Amino acid sequence: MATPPPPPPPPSPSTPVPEINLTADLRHRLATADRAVVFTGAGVSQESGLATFRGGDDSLWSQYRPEELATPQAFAAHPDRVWQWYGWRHAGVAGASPNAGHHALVRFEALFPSYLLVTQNVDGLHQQAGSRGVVELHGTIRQACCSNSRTGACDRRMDMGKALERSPETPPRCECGGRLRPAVVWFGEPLPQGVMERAAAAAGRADLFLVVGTSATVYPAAGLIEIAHRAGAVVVEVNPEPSALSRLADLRVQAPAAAALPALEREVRRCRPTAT
Ligand code: BJW
Repeated sequence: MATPPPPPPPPSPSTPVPEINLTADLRHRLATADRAVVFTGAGVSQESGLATFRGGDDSLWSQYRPEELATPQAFAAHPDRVWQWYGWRHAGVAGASPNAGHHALVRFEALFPSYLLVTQNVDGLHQQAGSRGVVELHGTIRQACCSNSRTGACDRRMDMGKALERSPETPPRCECGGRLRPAVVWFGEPLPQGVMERAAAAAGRADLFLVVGTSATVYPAAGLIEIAHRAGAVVVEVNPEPSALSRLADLRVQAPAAAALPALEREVRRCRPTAT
C-alpha cells in the first residue's frame, strides 16, 4: 500500500504567507481539475541554498559563462575545468535538503487523480522530498555517464559522488575509454530520449498546469507552458519575479516557492474537500 503523504507542517512564523485570491471561476476550475502537471525550475530549490542560473548577482550565469561550462564543446576543450565546476555544484547539491516548497508538491500529488511532476532541475530534491515518477528534462547531477552515451556507443553510468571521489580533478575514464561526464543536458544537446514527449503529452492533456521557479527561457522545456495554455489548462505561476511566459498565467503567485506552495496547496485542498 502507498504511504500516505505527511501532513502539512504549520507555516513557519518567520515566513510571510502570501495571499492567494481565487476568483469563483478559478476556484471552480481547480475544484474540477483531474489532470495536474507541475513544471519546476531552479527557483524551487533556491531556498534550499542552490543558486538559480539567471537573475540576481549570485545566479550561476551572472558569475560564469555557460558556453565555457555547459556545452559539449566546453567539455571537449577543457574537461578538467568543467569536471571541477560540476564537482563544486555536486557538493552543493549533496549538502542540500528539500524545502517547504518541495514538500508541498508531494502533498499536491494526492489531490489529483492524475499528476505528473516535470522538472528542469538536476538536483534530485523533488525525489528526496518524496515526489514519485518525476520527469527530469535536463538529466541529473547525481550521476555521471560516459561521453560516448551521446552517440549511443556506451550506456555506462555511475554515482557522481563516487566518480568525483575517485578522481576530483579530472574526469575519470569509462571502461570503454570515453571520459565520464555529469549526466546533465548541456546547451545544444538533445534531451534524454522520450522525456520531452512524455511531458508534452501530459501538458497537452492537463487541466491544471503549475509553473514554479523558472525563467521560462530555455527550450524545448519552456514550450510546455505554451502547450498547456493552448490546450486550455489553468496555468498558475509561482515566482517572485515575472518570467518570459507570465502572460500565459491565469493566476500569478508572486512569492518565493517555500512560502507560496504550502499556501497554494492549502487553498487547492480547500477547493477539493473530497480529495485525500
Ligand atoms: C524563484 C525563487 C524562489 C528565484 N521561489 N522562484 C528555441 C528558441 C531559442 C533557443 C532554442 C530553442 N530551442 C532550443 C534552443 C537552444 C537552447 C536554448 O533554449 N537556449 C536559450 C537559453 C536561448 N536549448 C538547448 O540547447 C536544449 N537542447 C536542444 O534544444 O536540443 C536540440 C537538439 C535536438 C537534436 C539534436 C541536438 C540538439 C538543451 C537545454 C539544456 C539546458 N541546460 C541547463 C544546464 C543543465 C546542467 C546544469 O545544471 O549545469 O539547464 S541551462 C539551465 O537553464 C539549466 C536549467 O534547467 C535551465 C532552465 O533554467 P530555470 O530552471 O528556468 O532557472 P533560471 O535560473 O533561468 O530561473 C529561475 C527562476 O526562479 C527565475 O524566474 C526567478 O525569478 C525564480 N526564483 N528564487 C520561486 N525562491
